[in-house]
Amino acid sequence: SNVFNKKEFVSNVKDNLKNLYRKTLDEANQQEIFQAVSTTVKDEIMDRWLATQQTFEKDDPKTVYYMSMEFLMGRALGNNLINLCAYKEVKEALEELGLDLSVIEDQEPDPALGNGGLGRLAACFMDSLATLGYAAYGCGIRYRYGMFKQKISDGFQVEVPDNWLKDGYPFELRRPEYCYEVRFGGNVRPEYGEDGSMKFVHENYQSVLAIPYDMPIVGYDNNVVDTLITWDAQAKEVFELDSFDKGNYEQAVAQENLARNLVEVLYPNDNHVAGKELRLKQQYFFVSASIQRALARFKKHHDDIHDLPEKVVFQMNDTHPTVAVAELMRILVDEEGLGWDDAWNITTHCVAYTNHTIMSEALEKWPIEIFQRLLPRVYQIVDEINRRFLIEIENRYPGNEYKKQKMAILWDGQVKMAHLAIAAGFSVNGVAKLHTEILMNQELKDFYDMYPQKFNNKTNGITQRRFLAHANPLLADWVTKHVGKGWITDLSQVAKLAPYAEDPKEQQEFMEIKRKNKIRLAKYIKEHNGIEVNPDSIFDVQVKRLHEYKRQLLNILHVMYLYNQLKSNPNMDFYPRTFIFGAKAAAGYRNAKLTIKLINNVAEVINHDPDIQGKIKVVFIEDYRVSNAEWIFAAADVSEQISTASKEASGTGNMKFMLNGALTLGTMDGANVEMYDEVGADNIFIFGMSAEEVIAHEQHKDYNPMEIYNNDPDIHKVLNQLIDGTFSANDKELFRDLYNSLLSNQGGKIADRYFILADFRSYANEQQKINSYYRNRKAWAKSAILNVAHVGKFSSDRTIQEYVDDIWHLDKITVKMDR
Ligand code: 26V
Repeated sequence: SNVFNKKEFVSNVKDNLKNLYRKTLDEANQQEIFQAVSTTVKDEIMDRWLATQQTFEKDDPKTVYYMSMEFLMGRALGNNLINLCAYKEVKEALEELGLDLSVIEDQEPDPALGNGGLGRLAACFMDSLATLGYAAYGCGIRYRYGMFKQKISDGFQVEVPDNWLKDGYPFELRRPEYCYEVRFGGNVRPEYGEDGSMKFVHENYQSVLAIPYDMPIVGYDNNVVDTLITWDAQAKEVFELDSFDKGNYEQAVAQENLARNLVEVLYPNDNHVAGKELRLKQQYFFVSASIQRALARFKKHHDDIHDLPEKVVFQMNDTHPTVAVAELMRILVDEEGLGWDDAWNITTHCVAYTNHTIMSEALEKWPIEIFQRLLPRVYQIVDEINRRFLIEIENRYPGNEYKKQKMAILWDGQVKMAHLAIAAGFSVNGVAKLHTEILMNQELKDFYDMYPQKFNNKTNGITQRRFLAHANPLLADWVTKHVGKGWITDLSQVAKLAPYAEDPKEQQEFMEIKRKNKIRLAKYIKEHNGIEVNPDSIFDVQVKRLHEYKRQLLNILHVMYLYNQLKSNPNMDFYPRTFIFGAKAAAGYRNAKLTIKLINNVAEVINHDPDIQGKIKVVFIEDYRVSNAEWIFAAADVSEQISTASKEASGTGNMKFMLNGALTLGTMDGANVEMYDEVGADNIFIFGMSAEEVIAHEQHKDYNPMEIYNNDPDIHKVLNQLIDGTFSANDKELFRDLYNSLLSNQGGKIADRYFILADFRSYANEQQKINSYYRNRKAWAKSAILNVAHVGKFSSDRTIQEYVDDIWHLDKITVKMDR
């Protein structure tokens, strides 16, 4: 379908340049051209967006509200062009003007309103919802500053603010006409009517206005455009200049401050709760506004609020939006005037919860004191939910106080958000088969015993539109050549590639494409790191947030081990390898930041050691983010997915590598387990303890890393090099904390709690196998092609269809456009 007439497109870009900047093409810089091109693309989207809204009006389909503190969208221009099926035409039209589309795309800031996997999953889900033709709103926060930008200075991470709105963002629409009030603090007072009725009045509160900005989510080639709503905060009243009332004045200043602080910045923590009051404010702010907008939309078509579950479902992305349960209850009881049971019945048929981690540090709990002070009426409702929930437990397990303690929503001075989500949600899902099993059998066993019917698995997925069609055009064309274009909306069709895996000519073509992508990445590395890497070496990649459980430390310790081997035996069997890392560490996470420094120091030593003859290169890519991720996946030979088994709920980077024909080196953790099932043992490298073994050691507390250290001389040497100055000549003590974390118990943390030493040997063995396997070009190419051929299951289209079938029950829509 031809979206843009080239001539018209060019003339619209020129018009937009004139209208936006009063400039001609010759006068405009690349950023201005990006804005003008994007405006042209947005105009094209607008017709579809309007048509989609009209279809919503006409058909009144059931709608999902995907509630998430994070949407890690990545750049929109290229993605929108792909989904409009206009990428190639626009590229050509710009070429005729002497412009390079990829340079223009590079002008767009990455909208990074998320930390890592959880936020990126939300973005992939929005893409799939629109592509499959479902009515969906993403609901989030318009942070002024997104995920920080990472600079590496002297090998250390430095965080730089991400002012992504600085030049204006072309793909958003401010909608002040849909603003809502959100209230904080104050007190609740019962008020009695003449008839003896009673209602609660919330008074002395501060409030802010929530202003929505809509971002279009363009479906692939189907005219559907869904919406991501990000909420901005604004003070409610402007200063009244003639008001000399001191109380009013202070109140007004306080409200201005509240509004400014609320949406200022994304918390750059991944998997660790800081328990900051401002974060609870952010949560309630976007949840309250989103529910208000959802109810207003519902009421346009319905006057009986009891029908809400037929038309509206709220999916809570982790516990962060769980306050939605109580907010919906509050609105139904206080504002709609429903009785408790009625309201509870509606609420519990409208909310569903996804769990994304079993890491106990990431389980959200709020001190009751904070919660009650900030949200007095909402707290009363949580208290009543808890009271009734305890009665339910008592009825089910009479006299069992222990159950109540373990399952209560309010306990120990804390509000336990996961318990609230499970008590109210009609669905509780994990994000990969293994993860869901661990939830049911361990972490949430008590809840599973009580509500088995709520629990279900939805294995994560990724969108092939961004992570193949856009990220890797060469491979995308190769796939299309063999299986047709159907894979773009039905990834299972890549299965038809399997026969080509055996064909020497296809193997060669595939490897040639991989090589071109490696050259593209090598150029990026040269430009950004000043490091020369060999595109004929094995590109071995670990990119993801830095966390101890993800074990970047295992990876770099193994690099140190290989370095020692090569030094003492220069003629050993060794295929040149480039170890590529990319990772942001939470700003306050000391061991994570130290690991970044270690990687950079190891790189510095090895990359400059002439004895190594360039056989090992180590590269730390600065500021890993969605945009450079696309290039990195396309260029990878080996995908490192080496988390301690049981700790990585799913992983989604693993799937992006597989889609681009990298071979996985991984543990039996998260979705790796299902990737193994799909691709088969011959085409994946698995090592390390199983989740069961890890959990058993944790329960029996019988793991002793010191034993390994004392008995394995290679490991002994590598660990000693952390503290003998080999990689920190000026400060031998620099890496002492990493050394200690592996060998000694400290302050409640047990030694090597992520079993790095336990898995080291089996990791090194698999790495050795990779070394030999890569020499067999044909075998490698065959396995790589088979990885692509068996990736079908891991499309987020499949995931979303399962959510629709089992949880949301949405109606499919068709948007017709006369053009
Ligand atoms: C938790 C918290 C706790 C409160 C402080 C801030 C904060 C920020 C993010 C999170 C989320 C932690 C859970 C998470 O990111 N899980 C990841 O979800 C991915 C998508 O399901 C999954 O692929 C990863 O394995 C999982 O770690």
